[in-house]
Amino acid sequence: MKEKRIVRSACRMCHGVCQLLVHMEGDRVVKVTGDPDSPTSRGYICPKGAASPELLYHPDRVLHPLRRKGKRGENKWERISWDEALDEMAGKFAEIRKRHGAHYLGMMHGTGRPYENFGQRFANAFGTPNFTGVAHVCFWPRVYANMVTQGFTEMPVCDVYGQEGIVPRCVIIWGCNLTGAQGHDSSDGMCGGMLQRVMNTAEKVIVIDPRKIVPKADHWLGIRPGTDGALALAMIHVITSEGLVDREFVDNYTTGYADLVAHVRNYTPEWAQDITGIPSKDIEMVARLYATTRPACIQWGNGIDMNMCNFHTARSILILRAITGNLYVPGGDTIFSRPEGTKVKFPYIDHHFAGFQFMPLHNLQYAVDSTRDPYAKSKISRILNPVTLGLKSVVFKNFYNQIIALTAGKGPVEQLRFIHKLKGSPYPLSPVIHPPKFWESIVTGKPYRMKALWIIGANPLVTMTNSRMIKQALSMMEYTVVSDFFITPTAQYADLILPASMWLEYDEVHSSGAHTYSVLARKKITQVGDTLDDQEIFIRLARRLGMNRAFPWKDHSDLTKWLLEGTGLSFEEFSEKGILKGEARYHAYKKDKNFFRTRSRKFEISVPSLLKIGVSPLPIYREPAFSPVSTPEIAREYPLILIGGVAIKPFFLSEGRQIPSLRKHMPDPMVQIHPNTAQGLGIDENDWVWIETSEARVKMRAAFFEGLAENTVSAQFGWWFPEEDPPEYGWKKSSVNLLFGKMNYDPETGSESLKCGLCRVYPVDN
Ligand SMILES: Nc1nc2c(c(=O)[nH]1)N[C@H]1C(S)=C(S)[C@@H](COP(=O)(O)OP(=O)(O)OC[C@H]3O[C@@H](n4cnc5c(=O)[nH]c(N)nc54)[C@H](O)[C@@H]3O)O[C@H]1N2
Ligand SMILES: Nc1nc2c(c(=O)[nH]1)N[C@H]1C(S)=C(S)[C@@H](COP(=O)(O)OP(=O)(O)OC[C@H]3O[C@@H](n4cnc5c(=O)[nH]c(N)nc54)[C@H](O)[C@@H]3O)O[C@H]1N2
Ligand code: SF4
Ligand SMILES: [Mo]
Repeated sequence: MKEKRIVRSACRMCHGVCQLLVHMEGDRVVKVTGDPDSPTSRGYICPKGAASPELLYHPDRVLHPLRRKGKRGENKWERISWDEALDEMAGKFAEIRKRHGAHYLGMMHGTGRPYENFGQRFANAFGTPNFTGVAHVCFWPRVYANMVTQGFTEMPVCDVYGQEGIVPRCVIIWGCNLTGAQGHDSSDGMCGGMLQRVMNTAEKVIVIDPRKIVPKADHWLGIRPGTDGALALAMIHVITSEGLVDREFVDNYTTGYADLVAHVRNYTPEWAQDITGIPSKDIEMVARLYATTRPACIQWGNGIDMNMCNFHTARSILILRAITGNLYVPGGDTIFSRPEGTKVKFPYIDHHFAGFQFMPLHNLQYAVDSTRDPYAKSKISRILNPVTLGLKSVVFKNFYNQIIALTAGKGPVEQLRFIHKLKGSPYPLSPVIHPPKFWESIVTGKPYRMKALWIIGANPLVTMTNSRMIKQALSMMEYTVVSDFFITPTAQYADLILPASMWLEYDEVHSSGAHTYSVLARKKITQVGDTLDDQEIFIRLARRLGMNRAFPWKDHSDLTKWLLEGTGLSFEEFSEKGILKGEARYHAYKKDKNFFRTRSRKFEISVPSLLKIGVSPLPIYREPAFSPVSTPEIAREYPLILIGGVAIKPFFLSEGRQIPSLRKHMPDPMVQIHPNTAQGLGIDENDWVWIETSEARVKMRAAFFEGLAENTVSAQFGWWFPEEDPPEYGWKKSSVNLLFGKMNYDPETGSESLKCGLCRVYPVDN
């Protein structure tokens, strides 16, 4: 009989918020269940968490480093050792840096993962500015809005934990799919189960979403996709003109309120009705409810990010919270103090952790998306000139620190302005190299063609726009490394595949992403094959490349010790506790004069310094890239508004299609369509249909859904078919990102309007 035991750990099948119990028989993981004693999840587990053993033991998992044999696409691989793999990689990267310059290495990340601490740090320490990812459409536009308005990157989150025994009386779910039968389970560090608890007790639940995702909600505003900026401005109009503001907060802790009042004068509910399709009386009612049913919270999501006006919309929503007195009050939206003594690994919160201090700043000019001529060095020298900077002497290697010192006290926009200026970024508020330009630079060789790519935990062929161009770029690359669990359609283009360990296979200090409420312990429980955890790979590679200053840790366990240093705990003691908690910072702005870290040390409703980067100091509204209003000629041919993907329960983005217990919930890709619309098009429930844009067409099955406007459809994203033949695994059949090519991008953040395209739908003829 094998010994049975249960080990507590913390899940990472999504961004990770639940604490779980891992059931073992001998060395084998037999089952994973929710942990009823967990303060973050209280016993909750979703199907993905429960499927962890299936991922761990999956027959298709890559279990050894693989080097490509034969041509790309032949799916022929040879097994090599880790030393061979990392020596080869380090050799190539070093040679590229020596012969061409560090910027000839491109790197990309997908969504937030345990190793997100190291990607940007590695790129900076290596010296390449060419680091891209998905942050510009996910989460980051809201982070920037916080940074500019409040001076810090932490996002206020719904006070679902109610540490003072008070929970929200009113909950607004705004562009977030975290609840209800249609929804997923966790995002931005918020657990869907916990949010559902406060929705059950709240007096009012309001949903602002083109889809009726919470049937029991008190009010549903079925907004036209991409028009939230107009709705938010009109809500501000109602609240300010009816005097429903919290005067104490506005008078003492904000700047720019009078300008705001003047600014929103013409943004009336009637104005917004025409844009959003929401009756003006509903806009008024919801604005009043939110302002008067206090405390109230707003759970926001990617519905805000993936459009043409994300930064401004996020600013408007922050302003709504502030002027109604719902920020940092028990039961409103709050942030948390860091659990005592812990370090946060999230690089975006800590610029230093992101390693900008290691980047030779003149390398920034080689960003492949720079709008400057990258070789016009004279210009960058002018920007970097000590006289221009007002510095008496400059030690080049400490330049970043000097910029930080120089801009200290001047507010966050000033720092952004510097980096932006040095990079010549086309989008002043984008954290990454603009992906369409990243791929285009490879295809066109302009400004130059990078020599090597390292893609870590990302499947850009199906998760980014301009898929055809990405395919072309990947087939042209000289040397590509992909780190993943599986051979994906993207990994088929690799020269080297690095097999990553999954969450049951390494020790980890996990901070739950967007907010710092908790730090969770994740334990190495078992090991399958010869996989390595990504952070260990970064450290080993960095050491081979002589990057010891940026990566001083011997190995991942050494990093873990360093992270826990301030707590006085060893990893064993920490995992015995399982969780370290922070405190909600209620009313912290009253106690701490420097709580808001803006230039004025206040919540900046108006941010005049934004003008310096060409951005409106007060939030505005802008039409989506494609819409019946902005592109009527396209709308005539493609009359349906296309929501190009929302997170769904069984799968995490493009993952999970090879996991039987998950796939059985959703064997085929689905597009939601109103039954009346379907009927008019001769489509029956569950029929295969084409979804077509001016770029391409893909097929999915029709799912009838009445909680959606008749002119809107919602198609899933991230589809490929691991059961089909390599190298394509059928990705071209149903990947919604094939439908999105070049478009007008959000001028501040560079976002694609993924939640508001234009398409037509028709039956697939057999
Ligand atoms: N049309 C459309 N496109 C979208 C979106 C949308 O709503 N609509 N959403 C966007 C959003 S929000 C995001 S965040 C992106 C996500 O984009 P991606 O991050 O590219 O998506 P994933 O499918 O999660 O991840 C890609 C690969 O990472 C691997 N992986 C998972 N965990 C690990 C790990 O720990 N280590 C390593 N090395 N690999 C791992 C998986 O096996 C998977 O093959 O997609 C974006 N794309
Ligand atoms: N199970 C599961 N969990 C996940 C993921 C997953 O793929 N699966 N993905 C993870 C990732 S990377 C992220 S970023 C988060 C994303 O989680 P969310 O922030 O919840 O984002 P989405 O799932 O894209 O859902 C957005 C919601 O906004 C609505 N919407 C679309 N357009 C608009 C609009 O213009 N205005 C408004 N107001 N609403 C709109 C959609 O109908 C949808 O209900 O979830 C994470 N968690
Ligand atoms: S919601 Fe995320 S953390 Fe929780 S069980 Fe599911 S996959 Fe794991
Ligand atoms: Mo995301």
